[in-house]
Amino acid sequence: MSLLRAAAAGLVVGILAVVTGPASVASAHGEQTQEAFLRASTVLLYDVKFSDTYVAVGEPVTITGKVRIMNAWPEHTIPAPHTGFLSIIAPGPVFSVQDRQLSGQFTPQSVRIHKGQTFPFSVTVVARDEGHWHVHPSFAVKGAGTLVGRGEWIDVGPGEFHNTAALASGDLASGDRVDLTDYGTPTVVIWHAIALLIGLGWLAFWLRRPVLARLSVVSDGHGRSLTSIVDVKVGLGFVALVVVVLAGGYAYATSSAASAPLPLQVARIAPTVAAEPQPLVDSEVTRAQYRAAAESLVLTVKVRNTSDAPVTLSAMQVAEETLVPRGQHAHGAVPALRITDAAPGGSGSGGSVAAGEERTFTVTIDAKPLLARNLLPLQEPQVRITGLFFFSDSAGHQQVSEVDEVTSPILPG
Ligand SMILES: [Cu+2]
Repeated sequence: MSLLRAAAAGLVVGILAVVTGPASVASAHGEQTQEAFLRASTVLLYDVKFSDTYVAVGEPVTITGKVRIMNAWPEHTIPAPHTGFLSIIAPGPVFSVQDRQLSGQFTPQSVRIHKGQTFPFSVTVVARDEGHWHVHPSFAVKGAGTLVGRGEWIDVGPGEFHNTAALASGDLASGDRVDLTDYGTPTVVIWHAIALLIGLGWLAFWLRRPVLARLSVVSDGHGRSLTSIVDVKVGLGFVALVVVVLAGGYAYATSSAASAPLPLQVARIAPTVAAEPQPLVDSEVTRAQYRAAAESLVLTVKVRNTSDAPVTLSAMQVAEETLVPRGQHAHGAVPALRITDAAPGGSGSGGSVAAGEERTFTVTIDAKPLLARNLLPLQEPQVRITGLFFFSDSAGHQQVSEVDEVTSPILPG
């Protein structure tokens, strides 16, 4: 038995060493492990731009774009969106968020959102640590998780970091100025240590007895016979200790002037929704098909130009991936579309529709980049393709239309 105990103790020590040891820096963010439907049909961040990809420590980078809460949101699977939070994803606290805005409004906390809304966003971050970091804008939705937009590698060179946001907002009621980066750290450490000691004491009290032998008694239904009156008294003692520590901590916190508690502050606003621009086209996907042999998705799209200038279908976005026509090399986009006229013998109008005209296009999407990014779950009998079509005219007007189509069944073979 003592050998078993030694082995068990060794195992526990080993696990603790692994989980508490220093972790290596992440080089990716795991967004491709999120399910395709979640990434494609909940929140899309598009038109993502980074103001800089090379800065020094202490210098800012502003990430802008638009966040769209999709109409295709799968309410049958995940609860409807009500609360969202704009932020960034980076490998650890290597950037400090100094400003975050939705529709030009300062939104330091989570905000109220609804399906179908679009907000322009802007996040300004200041580099804290030197290195080569992959950074994404992100939008977290309560009940669904955190969705990311296109990422960018940012190189951070040497410099000096002054946490101006923390200093500016660190005026205490007592008149002191504090640096919020590490203000109150000793108190946090002490409370963690107290909780750890109580927890370890509780574990030591129970685990000094043979666990496996007692387990068999419990599974035989005689668990009660294992607890003595002393065990009950010790258990109640622990309860009393926890209550005393919590009540004492509360009394100390409220009575000591140095750590006058801040009231909880919640200001959950509903940001103004971006005004819908004048529509350029009416568009409708009339057919969707997956062609296994060619590894391509083929959409038939009917487009009626309702504006008075030629309009072009210029790009499509699925989850965080922007797809542009082949031959184009837009930064951060994948050249994976071929847009042709659907009519027999139709020429390559390149996805353009003249003013007032109606055309039907065949949009062939190369499935390989989507498959490589886990965006086409082909093991399912039908594939749902959800995303955004971007239409634009020569004057720079843009229209964003949602696509949410189920392909005709994919037959094995
Ligand atoms: Cu990344």
